Amino acid sequence: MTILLTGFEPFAGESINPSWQVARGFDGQHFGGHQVHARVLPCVFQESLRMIDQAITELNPNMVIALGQAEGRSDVSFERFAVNLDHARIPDNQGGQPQEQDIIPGGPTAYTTTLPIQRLAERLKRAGIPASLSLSAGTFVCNHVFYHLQHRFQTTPVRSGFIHLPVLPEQASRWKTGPVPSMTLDTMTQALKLILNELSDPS
Ligand code: PCA
Repeated sequence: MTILLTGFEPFAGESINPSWQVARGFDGQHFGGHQVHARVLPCVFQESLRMIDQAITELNPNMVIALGQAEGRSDVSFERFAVNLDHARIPDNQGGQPQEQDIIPGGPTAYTTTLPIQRLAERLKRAGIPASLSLSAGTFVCNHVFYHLQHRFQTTPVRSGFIHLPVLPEQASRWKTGPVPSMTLDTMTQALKLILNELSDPS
């Protein structure tokens, strides 16, 4: 059994992205009968899909967990819905800034996560890690990848979903627009460990 765990490269002038800092530490690790493969995705609308599709073709995963940075969030947020809309507030890392565009013309307005997000959030909270369920993954590259995953796997047994993470303290300490909540790499790594354990042991 294989879990594909993705993180993103830095964007918006940052030099790190917590999602990849966390994900890369799990590459090659085993949870129950599952092996984790970590991959980094470019923060670019088209290219991110090409890279994740390439990883899916290569690894044929049973589960895909995509991570991303959400500056301003204060907890580990489990995304419930992916929406069929690209509407970028800032350019992606290749200057792409789609406005009011369907991701898949004629596709459903939204897909729902297939990860047991309620159970996962409760598990983190029991361990003292702030977590919540989120109703919007935004309309930038994270939501784009999330929608693509849910569309691709809709008629398969593959479970997939998206989790947003706060910025790291070293990012927050020099944040341009004022105070922003942060979470340490240790806490986020502990959160992912709990998530992967929970998903590998559905009992
Ligand atoms: N966060 C952005 C894209 C890459 C990332 O880590 C987002 O929330 O869309």
